[in-house]
Amino acid sequence: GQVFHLKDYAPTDFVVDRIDLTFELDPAETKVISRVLMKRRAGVSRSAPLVFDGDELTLDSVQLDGNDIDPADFDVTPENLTIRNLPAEATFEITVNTTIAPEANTSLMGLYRTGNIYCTQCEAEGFRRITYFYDRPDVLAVYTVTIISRKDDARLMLSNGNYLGGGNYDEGRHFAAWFDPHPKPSYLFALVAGDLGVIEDTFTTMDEREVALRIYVEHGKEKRAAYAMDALKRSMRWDEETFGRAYDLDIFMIVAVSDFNMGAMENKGLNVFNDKYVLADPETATDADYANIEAIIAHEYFHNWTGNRITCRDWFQLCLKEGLTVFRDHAFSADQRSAPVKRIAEIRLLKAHQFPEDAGPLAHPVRPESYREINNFYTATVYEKGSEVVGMLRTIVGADAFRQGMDLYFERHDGQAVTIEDFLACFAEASSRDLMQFSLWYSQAGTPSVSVSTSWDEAKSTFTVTLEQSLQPTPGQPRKEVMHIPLAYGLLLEDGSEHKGSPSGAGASSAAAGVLHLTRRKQSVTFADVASRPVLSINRGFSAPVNLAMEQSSADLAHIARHDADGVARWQAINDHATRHLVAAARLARDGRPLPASDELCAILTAVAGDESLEPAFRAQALTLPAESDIAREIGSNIEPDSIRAAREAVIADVARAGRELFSTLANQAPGGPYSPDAGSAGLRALAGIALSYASIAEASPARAAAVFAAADNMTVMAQALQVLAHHFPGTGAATDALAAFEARFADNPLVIDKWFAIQAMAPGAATLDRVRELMTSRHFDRMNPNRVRALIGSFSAGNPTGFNRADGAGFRLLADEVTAIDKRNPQLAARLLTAMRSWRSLEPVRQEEARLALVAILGAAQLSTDVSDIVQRTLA
Ligand code: BAL
Ligand code: ZN
Repeated sequence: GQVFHLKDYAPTDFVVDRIDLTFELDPAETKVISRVLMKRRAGVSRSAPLVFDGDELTLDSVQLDGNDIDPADFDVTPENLTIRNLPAEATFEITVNTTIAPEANTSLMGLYRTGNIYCTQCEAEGFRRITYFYDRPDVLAVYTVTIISRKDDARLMLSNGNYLGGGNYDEGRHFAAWFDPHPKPSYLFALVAGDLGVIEDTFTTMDEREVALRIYVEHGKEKRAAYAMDALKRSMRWDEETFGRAYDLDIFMIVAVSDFNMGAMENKGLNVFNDKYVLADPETATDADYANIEAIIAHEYFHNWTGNRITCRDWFQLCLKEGLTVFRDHAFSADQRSAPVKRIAEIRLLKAHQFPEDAGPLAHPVRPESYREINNFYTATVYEKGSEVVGMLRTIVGADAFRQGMDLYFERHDGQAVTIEDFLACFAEASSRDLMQFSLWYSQAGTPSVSVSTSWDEAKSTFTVTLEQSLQPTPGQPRKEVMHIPLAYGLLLEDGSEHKGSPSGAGASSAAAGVLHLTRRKQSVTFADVASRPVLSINRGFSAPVNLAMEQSSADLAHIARHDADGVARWQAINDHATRHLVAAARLARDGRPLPASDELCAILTAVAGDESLEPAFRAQALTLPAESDIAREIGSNIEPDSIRAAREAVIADVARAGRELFSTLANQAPGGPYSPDAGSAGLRALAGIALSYASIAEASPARAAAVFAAADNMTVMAQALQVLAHHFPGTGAATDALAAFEARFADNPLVIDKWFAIQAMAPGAATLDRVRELMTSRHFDRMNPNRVRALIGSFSAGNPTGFNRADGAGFRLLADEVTAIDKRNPQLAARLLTAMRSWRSLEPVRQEEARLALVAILGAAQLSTDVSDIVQRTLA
């Protein structure tokens, strides 16, 4: 397949002004008429042809200013429409007529059917499956859309922008017209048609305009959209208050659909959502679901400014909108909830998903420099690391200059398709700083390592910190340059207070106090007047996404865990302590040697668990030990998952025993009154949930979890109890009964059945594979639905280290078979599933060979999509 390179960017030869689209909807034969008003770009040769993109399209006819074009003047293939001899200077209109079959479109890209609804997904390159056009983000046009359908086929017809009008069209058919005054790229086009229920509200903007808000869902599910509506209004207000950004159309619509490859899509004025991120009520959604809905509603809404009003010049700049918008949704959630607890969750996610990506064969820069298939770059690196890079930028320039830089960005680039350079220039200007070295974060892949050493000179009362950075080669980048790494820090004194006073030495100066700027390969700073040996708390709040190597005693970590003013740093110290202990235990387990005593860890964890002065959500985070995959990542190579699991289980049992009584008390502490999804109540449930798990393990009995399951009046508590039963007491009557009861109760709610799939798929151990195969034949499973596939096969392959990485290779073969089968219908989904294999080279040799064989089998399958062949080739390279 073709490889696209950032360095090859060139603007189009023709400039588009307007596009008028007419759809005559029909499941099998939808007619699309596209009229494009355009002209040759100044300076472009008169012999240059117009080349439009297509994908699996059939052309019916093409006209220039209303007249059929001479067949000698155009060529057409499913992928391109090329027209020659177009006017040199005058504006002209090209009309393209195509016929498409939404019901046959299983890729969920372009115009497709989900249930009885017509729906589109155009990002990144889906618009070319609807009509021939310049399907690229730097071509911005004003869209007018007319939709015609049989009244009995589509009662509602929606598109971007403001509603122009509609009415009867001809016998049995009606029409609706929409106009979007904001020029936009084709990837933001959307059309939805069908029969849907709706909830309505209004929002008054800071400039006193009233905006109609509508959320469309399947009939009967309207009540479950209330929380999404509430989150939408809070997002709109927050963006006004925090960034001064108001909404800009008369109406904002969200549509929830059940077949969707992504989480959601920010189409202008008409966001389309995976229903998983809209629908919630206490009986069916967990606290985590509510938090995700809040975050994703906000994310898509925030795209209206960061993505839609200002978009990307090309797809290499994807992080321009995604990293920045994730940064914005993180800040929103932090404001709505507990900031430290939110940050802890982000750090966990980053390390679990982005660090392994950066350390493996699929590593790529936040702004990639080449791709074969752009769909494969909607990654944790572009999104999550992209957000971390914006966070570092804020740390470096300071909060005020950051806000000024954002204001400048909005002002200067509104209505444009721009680059990371344009973005950074705004902050360089606002802060009068040179951001050249900082910009390496966008171009260099891989997670930097920073080694830290300290020395305290008692005689001189000085404390010296020496930092050294390194960055391993990644695919296509054998040599790396030295980066600018901002490290937030504090010096904790014996009594727990913090040393005041800035250090001297390279990197000591900063916009914000309390940040060391590592800009050379190695540098030292020295603090004066340090009369007693301090404890260094560094990379506080995970100010830079790096791996730290530091000799720190357990006592020092415990000191930070107890005294750091920064809650995130306290958690980091606890987590580092736990990680170190678990890694040591796993190494011993691997060698068949006795495990070390867990007394120190138990003391720290039980102290935190019982500390009423701490937020319950924080205590729950502290008690949640690093996952098996976290331990594997720390070990790095020659991974044998069974011994990691055995060691982790042993440590958990130690903690459970040490805190038995406390956990038993905490497990019973639920928030009073009816269920509320607020962060405080959710924190209490999180603490009770982890306590239930420890208490049950200490008691070696499923009775407590079975009772909690039976009495649960909300999905959070129910799912927690079900997981304890299925993971810690598999095969017991209590576990089997609970799984059966859950299935029976929620049989008609696929989103809840997804939880049932996921809990079972993640039950540790070799036996789970057979259960997964069995579940694949259950009536609830649907290989065509991305949510079902991700819940069952995705959870198994990405969330069950011992089950998936079975030594006999059966887990890998199951994934290979599924990827190959799904690829024929939905390449994007198949390619995403396959990324679960990305760390195969870190396995021990026997498993590694099995994994390699499974990958080679995929490579040998007939007619692989570009999506899957790109992933499999890079994974094997
Ligand atoms: N733009 C794709 C979905 C999202 O990141 O919002
Ligand atoms: Zn996004």
